[in-house]
Amino acid sequence: MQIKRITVYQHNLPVVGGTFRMAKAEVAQLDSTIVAIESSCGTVGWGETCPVGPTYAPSHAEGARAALLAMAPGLIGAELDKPLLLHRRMDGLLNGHHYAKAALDIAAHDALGQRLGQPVATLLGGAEGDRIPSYFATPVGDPNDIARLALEKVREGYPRLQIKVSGRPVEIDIEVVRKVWEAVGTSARLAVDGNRGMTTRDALTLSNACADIPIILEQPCDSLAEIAAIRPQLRHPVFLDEGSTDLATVMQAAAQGLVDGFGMKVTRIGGLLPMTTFRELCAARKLPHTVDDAWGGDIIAAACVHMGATVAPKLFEGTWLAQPYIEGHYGDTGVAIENGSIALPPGPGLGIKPDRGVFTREVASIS
Ligand code: 0XW
Ligand code: MG
Repeated sequence: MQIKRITVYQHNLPVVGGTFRMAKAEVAQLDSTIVAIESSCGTVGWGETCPVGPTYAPSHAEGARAALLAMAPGLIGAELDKPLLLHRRMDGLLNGHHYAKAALDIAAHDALGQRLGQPVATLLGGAEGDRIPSYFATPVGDPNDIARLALEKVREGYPRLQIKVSGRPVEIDIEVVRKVWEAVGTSARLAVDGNRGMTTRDALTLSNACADIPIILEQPCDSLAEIAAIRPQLRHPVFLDEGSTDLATVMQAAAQGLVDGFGMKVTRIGGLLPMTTFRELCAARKLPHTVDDAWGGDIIAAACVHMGATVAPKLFEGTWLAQPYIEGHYGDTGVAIENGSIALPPGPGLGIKPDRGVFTREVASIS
């Protein structure tokens, strides 16, 4: 099953209802990159990578496409159904750029699943069930509005909420956390995500002011060093998200006890193959984590749901999807959240069948 052709598409995902605000970014439209890999036997595997704007992470939409085009000629003839060997070949062609390699990794797993007649979750070790929990992320906003939204989402069935903070005076963030807690209480787990935007002083201030509220603090400050510096004084567990850039960093953070869990993104770590290693490293230290991505459409969503389904339920913090914020699907079989949980797409591979007609901006087709 050799790679015959790699086609790269650019695809816009406008945010429904305007913009989504985080500590260091406000996004109105996401620039996604889709790959279709055709094999010698006619199977087509689909992959996707979609940074959430240029300031969330050191990943860039046009950078992803440049990296894919740089690797593609050297991948023609490679075995599509051997993801490990594909990673080694990609690493021999380009250093780093995990978020671009992830698109090819996802496509390879899709193709392998189709070839074996098995869902991707089975290739990753096996699904615990046919639905997984999701969580809802609020934007940075007015305390009363966010508390109202939080209650609405708990009533919809979300078992977990992520409250975005930072990028403004910490006093407003403290008010948000308090009002959300007053509105939802223990009916949902609460994560408070600073998206790298807080100073160590503000993170300590918020944690002290909310010491009576059972939250976890997700990536409050920019670097692991900053988080490590304040960790002994924090009153809450800490999850690393943007800072968990690769398996070596995850290993270090877990081994040194610097964090209590992770917000993990499939594309940041390089795709589904490195995600299985990440999952097992977390299992070895009993560290809970999410399985999601910065943004993206049905292909990313399906990859996250298959991976999420393989995580031990007691360590699984759920899968965030961009789906409530974007319109439409890539084909008849999309991935959607219903009452706070997501059904595993049925059938072999990713279980979705993207309609090529949806992707109108072909960037290049290499054969
Ligand atoms: C909530 N997310 C999963 C989606 C946004 O793009 C950011 C991200 C996070 O946790 O930082
Ligand atoms: Mg986060």
